[in-house]
Amino acid sequence: MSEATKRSSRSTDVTRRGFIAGTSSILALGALSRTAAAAPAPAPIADGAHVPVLVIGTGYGGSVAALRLAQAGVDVHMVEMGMSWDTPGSDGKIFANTRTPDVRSYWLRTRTKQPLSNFLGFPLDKDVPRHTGILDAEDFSGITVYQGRGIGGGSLVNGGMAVTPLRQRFGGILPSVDANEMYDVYYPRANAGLGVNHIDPAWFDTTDCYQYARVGRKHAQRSGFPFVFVPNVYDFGYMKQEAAGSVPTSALNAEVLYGNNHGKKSLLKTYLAQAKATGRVAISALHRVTNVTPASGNRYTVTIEQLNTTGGTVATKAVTADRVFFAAGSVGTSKLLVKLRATGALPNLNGEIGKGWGDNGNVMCGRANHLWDPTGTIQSSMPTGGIDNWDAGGAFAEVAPLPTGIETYASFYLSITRNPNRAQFTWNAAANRVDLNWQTAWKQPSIDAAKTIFDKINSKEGTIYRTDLFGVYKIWGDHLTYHPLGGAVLNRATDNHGRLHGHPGLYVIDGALIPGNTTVNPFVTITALAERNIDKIIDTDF
Ligand code: FAE
Repeated sequence: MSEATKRSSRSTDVTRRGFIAGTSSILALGALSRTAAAAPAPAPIADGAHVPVLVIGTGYGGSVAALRLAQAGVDVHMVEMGMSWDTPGSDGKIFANTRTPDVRSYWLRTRTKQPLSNFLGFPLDKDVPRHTGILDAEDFSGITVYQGRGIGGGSLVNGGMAVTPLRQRFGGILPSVDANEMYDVYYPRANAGLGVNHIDPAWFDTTDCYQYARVGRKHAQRSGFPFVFVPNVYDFGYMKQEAAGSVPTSALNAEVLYGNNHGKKSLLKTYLAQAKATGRVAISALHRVTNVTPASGNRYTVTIEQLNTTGGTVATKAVTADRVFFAAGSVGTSKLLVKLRATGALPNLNGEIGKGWGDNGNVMCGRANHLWDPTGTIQSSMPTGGIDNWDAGGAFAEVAPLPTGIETYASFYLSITRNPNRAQFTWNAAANRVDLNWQTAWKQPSIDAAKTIFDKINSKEGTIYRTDLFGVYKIWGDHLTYHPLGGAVLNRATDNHGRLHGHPGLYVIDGALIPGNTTVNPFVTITALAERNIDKIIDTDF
């Protein structure tokens, strides 16, 4: 039995757990905490502290690393720039509704930047108070990158689509990784750890909340495209109860982009709950890492800014760590490493740092259906199906909801496409920031790929593209991505298990490792790769 297989028995034990009652978070949520008495939080990491392992970020990669290290007997401190999201706001709910963004919704913006900016000619964005909200719409010159902020990272805001890529496509995704090991051990381990579940097809066929997806299926199949069901981490058993009216609604109440109050098995309910239960993992929320540099004794000094809820720095701390895991997400990890290499804090990092960044080929569009093809007034915010035209046209299109609460006669899609363009992060010393050289025109291959599906469907159905969702007379949502990948690519910027070259004890363990595309939604692959890498790292480095 391989070492990997032996480990699978101890590691697939992440069970469904309740919400962490009072995460080890730190600062009160300011205005949000008025209506609920927060449980006393453990103290945040102290200035001058020493920790065996420091993990930067609490998304998928960071949560896997923290859990597995803790299970192996290692104490871990996780540092998260976002909030802890454990305290209800004045409406009694922790998370805001997608239809009514508010102070909780955006990371340090004074105006919302909704992915769908317009509807029927009207702009949707509005002013909001500047706050350390849950969704970051991070602008680079040619693209806006959406990311989750808070304990749980992207798992707080995403659509929960938990897709394992087809095995025959894996060689093109991570060519240096043994596919047998991934599909025999690490993808199953990740799916179990994430609590992935499947929709009951009979319920799908009858429930009002997936009428939009059935219309999407019908149109796909009439044009000869395969429609595939997609697993999710939203608890479909809970969703059924929502539809039956027996529990508070969440997916059926348009909750997704700004968090789900019920039903979604975010990392708070899976990996992070397990990690916390070990007693070896502490988390400091509203703490942002700004520097990592070698210290004496084979340690690293990590500089951390403690933030308030308007983004101001209230304290700057220096801690030491024997080992540091970069798990700040593709953009967060890449920005840190590019800066640290350029400024001489980590001078031995190699020239691959910052390279190989891709958008997973994301492009959005809507289609206007006929009046006899309504998509429904109640739409589950959790997508559960996709159109697979990857081999023929380079596109996998998720049939996405448009949960406006009114009949829109629109079908909406987020396509993941084969886009060969890769961008690079670079240090801009004059502006004291990291730039990304992605250009909007680089989305053209994605548009072309998506058109292989939707031109055909429109022609078959006698329908047209919507032009009112992303501006005025604009068909394609080509200005954004939900799926940033790369920037510290496996086996290039790191060795084949995420160890950064040139600085022993530093690791990358998040989406930055994946060279730009996963052919499907990425978080299962990010989780499975993290499981694979941490297995090896625990075996050989600890
Ligand atoms: P991530 O989850 O982004 O975690 C990184 C964490 O590090 C964040 O919590 C940051 O706040 C934190 N951080 C960053 N910089 C610092 C710093 N300097 N100091 C301290 N903390 C820091 O990384 N994927 C799917 O597979 N299925 C979906 O249905 C899906 N839907 C999505 C919908 C939306 C709206 C969005 C935004 C994303 C979606 N994704 C989806 C993408 C998915 O959430 C994303 O690939 C993963 O969250 C990336 O995981 P990482 O561990 O790389």
